[in-house]
Amino acid sequence: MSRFDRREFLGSTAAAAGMAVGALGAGESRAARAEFITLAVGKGPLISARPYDFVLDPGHVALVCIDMQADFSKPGGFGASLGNDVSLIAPCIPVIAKLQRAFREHRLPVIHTKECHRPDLSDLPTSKRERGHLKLKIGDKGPMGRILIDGEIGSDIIPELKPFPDEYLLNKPGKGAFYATGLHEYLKRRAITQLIFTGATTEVCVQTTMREANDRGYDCLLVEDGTESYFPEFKKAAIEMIVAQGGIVGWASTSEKVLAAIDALP
Ligand code: TIU
Repeated sequence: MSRFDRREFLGSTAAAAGMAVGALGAGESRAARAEFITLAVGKGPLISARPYDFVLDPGHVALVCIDMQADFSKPGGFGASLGNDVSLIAPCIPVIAKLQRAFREHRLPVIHTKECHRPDLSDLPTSKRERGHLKLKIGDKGPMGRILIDGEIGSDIIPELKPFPDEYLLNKPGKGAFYATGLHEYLKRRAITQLIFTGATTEVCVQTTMREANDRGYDCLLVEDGTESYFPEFKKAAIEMIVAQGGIVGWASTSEKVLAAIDALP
């Protein structure tokens, strides 16, 4: 239980158990109460989160790493061509690396996405290519190869977060990872129902994918320090939008709390 605050875990477990018992009628037997508590909190450790604790279900969870490509986090790529300071993405890189290590150590799935297009641009809508009147458009040659094109250095996942050969790496032409991809089918085949989100950028591809996942019935948790935006105020607002109204899109927590829960797994 390194990195794990035992008192916090026990405290939040007790709170959940208390809520579970509170939901029972006064006449329930001790056995019924015990069974109810097990059902309520017995799936796995709780991740202390907003708007309330997230019950980790280790048999059905995956880490999702959105678009951690050079194109968004290094100079000369798509993010820079949009006029952004791409150095703002850097702080989430070591955080995601830590989460990837923990998931791999516990043999939990890690999923990676890449926003990119085919070299012949057949999956690139004209509206996307023309948007912003950029000097370097998607498909044009930049210092890291053709901007946002599959197979070019810029579109690769950065070396620090390189997918393992057995991990799912999906190419997506849109901002959301469910649009024109096989992600939903992949997750259904593996009975994955919980998605722990990281990546770039918070309010664009991460939030879009979380909303798509939420509508498809997944429980989604965003790791606040595992995601970055070119606009810190948009990151903050996106997180608040996600957790508002009882978790209308999902939950938010920190890598420390997620790692604590993962470390508590057998
Ligand atoms: N521009 C911006 O903030 N993001 C994107 O274009 N794509 C992703 O978020 N991956």
